[in-house]
Amino acid sequence: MTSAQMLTIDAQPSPFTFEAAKTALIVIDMQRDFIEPGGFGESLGNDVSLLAEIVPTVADLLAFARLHDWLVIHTRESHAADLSDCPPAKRLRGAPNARIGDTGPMGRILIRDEPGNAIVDTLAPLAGELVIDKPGKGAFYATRLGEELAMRGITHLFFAGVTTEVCVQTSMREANDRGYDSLLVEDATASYIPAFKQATLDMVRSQGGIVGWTAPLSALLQLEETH
Ligand code: TIU
Repeated sequence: MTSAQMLTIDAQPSPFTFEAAKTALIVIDMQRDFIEPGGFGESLGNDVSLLAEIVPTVADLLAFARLHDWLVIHTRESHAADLSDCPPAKRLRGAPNARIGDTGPMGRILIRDEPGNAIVDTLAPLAGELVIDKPGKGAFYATRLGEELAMRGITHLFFAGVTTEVCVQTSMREANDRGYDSLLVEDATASYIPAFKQATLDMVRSQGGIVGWTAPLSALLQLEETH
């Protein structure tokens, strides 16, 4: 496999063709705040154990992307310590056990550079990989992601991470409107609400791929055998 070669994998609703040199993997918010007890996800009343299950698959996907020299991008949902980038509507929504900025067992919830805001150790970014801190659910909103992709000539995106119907889906829809062809790796994404994960996969690839494509990691790994 060379980086300029056009590659095609089995995907839904149709095969997905991309060129490694113009492809990025975007791993959304694989942070302790969502995956471990005591963070933002649990404060909202969620069972966080469902998210930890995908860590080995995301690790395998990252290994594949690194091996094939894709651009690798990690995002973190996070806010400034003074909450200047956290709209009151976000902080005050619902009745969580603890709000954004409150102190929990992993430090201040969803605050940049606090222990709980870090990406889980197994999936830690390597030197040279982009890490995008985002105050919203979407990875493009109020970040430099669009410019980083444009300056590298990226046209195709693989998405993984959590949660499927919140930050992953929002980011994929933002990418779609910006003209990227995007594929969601089915077993490298998870939701606290499994039915919402399934619904998101169905929505993304419905109507001929109205948002993009989906495929399991195995569809990518088969490339190793066929090239
Ligand atoms: N609550 C929930 O499902 N997700 C989030 O708040 N953020 C992300 O999806 N990263």
